[in-house]
Amino acid sequence: MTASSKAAITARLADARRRTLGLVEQLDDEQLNRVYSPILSPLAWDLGHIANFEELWLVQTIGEQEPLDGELGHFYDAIENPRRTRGELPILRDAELRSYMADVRERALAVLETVEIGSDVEDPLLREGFVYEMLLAHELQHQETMLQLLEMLDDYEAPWPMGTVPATASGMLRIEAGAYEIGATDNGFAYDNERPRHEVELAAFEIDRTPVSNGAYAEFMEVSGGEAPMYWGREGGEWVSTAMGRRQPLAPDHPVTHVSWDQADAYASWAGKRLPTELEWEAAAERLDSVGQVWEWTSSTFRAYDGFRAFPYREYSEVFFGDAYRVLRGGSWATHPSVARRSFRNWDLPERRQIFSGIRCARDAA
Ligand code: AVJ
Ligand code: FE
Repeated sequence: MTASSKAAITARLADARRRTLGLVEQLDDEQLNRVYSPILSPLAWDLGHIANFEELWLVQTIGEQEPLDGELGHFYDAIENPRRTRGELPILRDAELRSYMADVRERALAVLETVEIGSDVEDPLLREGFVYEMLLAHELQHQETMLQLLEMLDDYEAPWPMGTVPATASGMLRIEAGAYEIGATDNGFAYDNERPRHEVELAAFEIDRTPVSNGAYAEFMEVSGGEAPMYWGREGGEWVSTAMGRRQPLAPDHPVTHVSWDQADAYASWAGKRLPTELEWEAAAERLDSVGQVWEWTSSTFRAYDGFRAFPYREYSEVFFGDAYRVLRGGSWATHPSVARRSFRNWDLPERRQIFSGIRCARDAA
């Protein structure tokens, strides 16, 4: 890779950081430090964690430098510190937090000047700039987590237009029985859980061309007593959303958002359908409409593909494999487009609704 792609990485890192800081620009330190929910970190933790992850990989690992502060790594370790405990940690706050973020960035860019990142480099962390792509993806992914929290604020003014758009297609798509390629190829950035690419045999199935709408979900609630999504409230005869402290009528033609896996599964059964498996989802994705509005729950638990190898660290994917988590596919309006490849796998506990999650139904083909 040439000097110009180092310039491109520098520019993309700067863009990602502008977007991160743009999300919290209007907030004061008290709001950054406040714990709004036991299942989400205070925003100051996300900010410090983004910078600490950058320090760990780009400065300590790649640059072989000592940590700026030996203790910090512990407080920002997501596995050591469950989200509900993060408000009490002695994390960086206020001006100290901002200067740490800037210091790390300065060091990371100085290291970037000294490394080789071409496609023929031996170190897999540097080959094709893997570690820089990982850093970018990580920061962009944390922006979505921050947005989950920002929806809980009383008076958050979105710094750019946010939210879903209505779907235009309708009906179901038929996917023929056959062999389908699943997962990421060996080239280009992808997380370890997307590899290795492998072939699967699928039976014929049908899948909805659009995610379930607010209107359809409201009907399910009225007819069969289904539970309301997070942020829904009743005002007169109408359902309103109360995210970001504002009451807004729920547009019937927008995708329903903030449903749990249990709600998604119950809706699909009520509709005489089922959730797709994640393999079906990926096989159909090339032809799906309205992907990228809401994360789409699948019936699959989060498991390793055969031949999986943890890289570059076990705590991204491997420690979450098992039956506890369900896979979501596609991406939401809050997901940066560069994060959500067709093979990208997201996961959460089946009862969780703070994520921008929705429903797309499937069924066995007749
Ligand atoms: C892929 C969204 C489940 O937030 O736990 C961020 C992403 N991993 N930092 C998470 C992640 C490490 C991850 N999810
Ligand atoms: Fe993280």
